[in-house]
Amino acid sequence: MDRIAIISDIHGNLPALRATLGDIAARGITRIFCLGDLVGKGPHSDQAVDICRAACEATVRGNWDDFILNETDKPTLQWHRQRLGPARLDYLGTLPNVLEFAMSGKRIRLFHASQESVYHRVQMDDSRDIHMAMFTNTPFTGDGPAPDVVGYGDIHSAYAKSFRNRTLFNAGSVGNPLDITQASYAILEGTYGSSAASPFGLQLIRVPYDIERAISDAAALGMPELAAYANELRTARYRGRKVDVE
Ligand SMILES: [Mn+2]
Repeated sequence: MDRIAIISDIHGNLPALRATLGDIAARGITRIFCLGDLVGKGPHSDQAVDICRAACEATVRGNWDDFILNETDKPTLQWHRQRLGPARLDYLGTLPNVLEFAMSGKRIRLFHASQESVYHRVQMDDSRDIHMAMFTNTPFTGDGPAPDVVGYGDIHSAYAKSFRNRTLFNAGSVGNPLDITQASYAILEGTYGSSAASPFGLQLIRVPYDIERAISDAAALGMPELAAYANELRTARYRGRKVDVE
């Protein structure tokens, strides 16, 4: 039985990344795929890129990894770009849209946000039609075989649902979770690379980490928008939230 760890949305949070990679290693899992958004929001975009590049077998591009490539007059984005430097920005520019492979007879497709683009967001409580569309081919995904399992990140909220012989899951966020104040990742279990049906499993894992250390790291570096970042890490509530529905 093979196991693959799926991490996403690290956003420069080193205490969360280290805790997550530690948990993955403690389980004896060596194959890690990353669903993007390594950078921005948190203070250590540079080290997040370096560590993920070394630890992950493959990585797709997230929305932050995409717009951070552009020169900007916004001070917050300038700060994160400066910490990354040109070589890491070049690396982010090489990341693919999707990862596809077979596991236990299922076709797996992984991307950051949706089948449309890194910017097209699909929430856990969106309609069944919107969730069904996640399994279709588009100019963004290319013309690979139709997937049976789709995994993504972007919304920073982990979930899994099965319907109409398909499974859709979100790995949640390692470094900026907006559902539970613990780092999130997924494990796929089965026979990697096999197109023959065999037992297949999906697990969503939560990893506690030192949130106050993550915040003090950001404060020590004078990171912009610190208060909003600290509040998100401590409460798992998105800063852009318009209406409190809870
Ligand atoms: Mn993100």
